[in-house]
Amino acid sequence: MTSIHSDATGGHAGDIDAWLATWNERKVFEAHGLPGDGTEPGPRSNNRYLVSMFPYPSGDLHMGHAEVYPISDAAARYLALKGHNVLNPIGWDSFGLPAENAALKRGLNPADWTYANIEVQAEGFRRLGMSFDWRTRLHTSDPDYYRWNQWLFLKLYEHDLVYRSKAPVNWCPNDRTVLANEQVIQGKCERCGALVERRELTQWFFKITAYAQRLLDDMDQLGAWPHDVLVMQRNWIGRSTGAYVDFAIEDLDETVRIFTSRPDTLFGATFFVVAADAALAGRLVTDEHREQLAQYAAATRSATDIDRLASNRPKTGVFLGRYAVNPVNGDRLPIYAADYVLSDYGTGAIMAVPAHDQRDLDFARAMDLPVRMVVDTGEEDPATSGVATTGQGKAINSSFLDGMDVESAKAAITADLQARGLGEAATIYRLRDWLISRQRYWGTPIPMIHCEACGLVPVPEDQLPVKLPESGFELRPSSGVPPLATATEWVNVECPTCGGPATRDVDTMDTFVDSSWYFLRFPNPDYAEGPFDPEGVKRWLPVDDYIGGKEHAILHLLYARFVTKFLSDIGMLHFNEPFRRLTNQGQVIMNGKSMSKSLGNLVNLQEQLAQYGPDGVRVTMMFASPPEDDIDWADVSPSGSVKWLNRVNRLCTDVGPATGDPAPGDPQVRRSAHRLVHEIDQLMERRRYNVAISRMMELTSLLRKALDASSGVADAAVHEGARALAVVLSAIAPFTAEECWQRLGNAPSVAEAGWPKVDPDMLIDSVVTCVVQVKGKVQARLEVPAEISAEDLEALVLATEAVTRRLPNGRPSRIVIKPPTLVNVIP
Ligand code: ANZ
Ligand code: ZN
Repeated sequence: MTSIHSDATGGHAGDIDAWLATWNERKVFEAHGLPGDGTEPGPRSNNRYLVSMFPYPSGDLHMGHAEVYPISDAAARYLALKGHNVLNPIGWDSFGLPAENAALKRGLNPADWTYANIEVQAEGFRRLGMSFDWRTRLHTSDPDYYRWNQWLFLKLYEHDLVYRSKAPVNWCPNDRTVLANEQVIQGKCERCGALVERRELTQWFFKITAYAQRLLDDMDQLGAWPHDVLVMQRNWIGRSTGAYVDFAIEDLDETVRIFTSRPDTLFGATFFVVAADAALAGRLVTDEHREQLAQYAAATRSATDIDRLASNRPKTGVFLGRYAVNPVNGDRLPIYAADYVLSDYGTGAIMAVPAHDQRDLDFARAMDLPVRMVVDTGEEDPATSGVATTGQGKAINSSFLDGMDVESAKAAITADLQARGLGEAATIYRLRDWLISRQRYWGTPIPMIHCEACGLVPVPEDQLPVKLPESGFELRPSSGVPPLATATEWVNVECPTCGGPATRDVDTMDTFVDSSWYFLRFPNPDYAEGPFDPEGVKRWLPVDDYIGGKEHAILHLLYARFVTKFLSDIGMLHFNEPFRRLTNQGQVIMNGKSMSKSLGNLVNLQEQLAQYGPDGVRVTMMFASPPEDDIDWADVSPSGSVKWLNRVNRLCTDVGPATGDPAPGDPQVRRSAHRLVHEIDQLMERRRYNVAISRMMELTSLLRKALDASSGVADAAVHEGARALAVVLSAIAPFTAEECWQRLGNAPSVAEAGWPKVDPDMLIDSVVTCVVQVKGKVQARLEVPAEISAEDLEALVLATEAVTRRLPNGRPSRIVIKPPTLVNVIP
């Protein structure tokens, strides 16, 4: 545990412990109207629910935490100051592999490691001044939480959205264990360095593909999300329209269906390719080529999809000794197995049209296969240029399609195939079903039982949670089975249906299941009647603002959207998109690179906090850039931030409590202060915290100058300005702001003070009429701002037509300026 001494802050933040105690006593950050808390909820429209992606308890807080949480905290504090009833929750995403690895490394229990880290982080958050409502606290590794993961699994199962199927996993032959992707480093086991194999294991899937189209369509509701995140989601879902076409296979009683996005190019197919690692290749290959296929398929299985699809990868493949027959012209197309066709996209088989598809063209050139152009795009012949033509144009060499444009040809050929029973229009998605099973210990047990007599039997709901065994198992079994398989006592159960001997499923769930719905539970984390309290959900959901890193732009957000839609479909939610607005923050980097142990450029948050205090670190983070940009810690100046905070603190000390009846002060100071506060308001609303902070700095200087000008005696304008400064500061530097607020003679807490009232009159530009004379004769009247400078006024006058046409030399010989009302020009 780190301790942050108040003197480490240079005194600007005062005694942190005392402020924490005050907030606690006054329940400053407790939302009103959480179910069962006895407070009045107030109007629903005034509630704001702001969620920052919950942390993984990997250890103490690090620099990344010190960026994202102050951002969400500023947003929450700002909304509260503006009078909203804000719910700002906190919980922990506390299942997952690192706990298991740490346990293996240090001989600890994963639960002990996890819960100890949670306490350290919780204390770290308090000392950073986070305005969390701690009553919302939840941990996904608590049985009271994960029983609802199991409930969700069973509901999805009931609705036919769960199934088991074989899927490849990473397998370390030396450790005889399944590895997560992040444990495979350049194809080798992270622990022992052995070459990792791909193995087929039976796995559990959630059928997210059933929601593919709705996940696309409902993006219409996500106008307040960053555009690039929507693009990433759209690409990940990867909708593709085209046609299925059935090809007969010569000498075999089998037709093979392909998917194409370009059915209009059917007459240009010159060969046929199937995925080398799929069963289909084995059925099509002739005996003569079988051995060659086996070798090639083994090599294919060890390559990743990304490598396989890379366009610059040299094309390889093997001929299967067999031919497919093109249904429209009877052409015999030689069939190859190749790794550039994936087994799990479309049908795992393609017609190859080398003239109009680059990968097919590369393959044709490698294998010396013919290239036939069927769309005239006006570009060079691909056969000679080596570049496939993919643009618009008229069909050629295509019988009845000749002369049609691409879209008409697609429609015509699809209708023709459909009429003859040889194909049909098709829409497919790149999105795969969600593989949720892990052969790991520290996760939610899958609530299924395997009975020899009854088959798969769901655990009855009233027997949830299926708790993880705490002992009696091996964390890393040498036999190669998942850890839970060694928990003999736990595994062997009576079948809930027939009472016969049965066994529990020994997999656990992906932690993305845990995080797919946690935001629904925060308003009442102890609710026992269901996964979430319908009352709480009605009052707070959907989330008004979701804040977190872009690394979750795809999977986590898709899973949360999917689960929300499902829960809405079964009548449990009144909305089908969980997050109204999404804010992504950048990363904290060091010297241009991501911080990492191996690069030796890790910045230790605790050291920074000890040196600059929580407010110093918070302000530095927020002043460095807008939230979405990366922050290079090498380029920032925490000592500059601390200096400013000290200046604010000194200012408020010098201003002191308002006593008696102070002089009104300079109207211009009052006017500027109101304008700055108004601008800060708009900047905070738009999350431009860095600019808001520079306006706060301007306000500090303005007030200091005014105070010095009145020999250190604060007038009403300075008092008002200083109060406003303390309040707006509280959103980003809460401890310093409390200190300042107190010095100004106010009772805590500044967080309850409300946003400063801005006088609308102060925002109106006052305008006066300026009389312009040439040789003493009035030639023009100009409307100018009251505070216009002599230079600006001169420039304005010399650009006025009524003046310039009376100046033969283009310039006056003399000009007398009395801003803002009079100018006399002598030609
Ligand atoms: C013939 C053709 C001609 C194609 C042409 C494209 C252009 P998108 O749009 O990304 O969905 N394809 C189909 N299944 C595949 C698989 N399992 N592995 C690799 N490639 C596959 O891509 C659809 C196109 O990708 C399909 O249309 C098919 O090639 C290829 F001028 O068919 B096309
Ligand atoms: Zn049974």
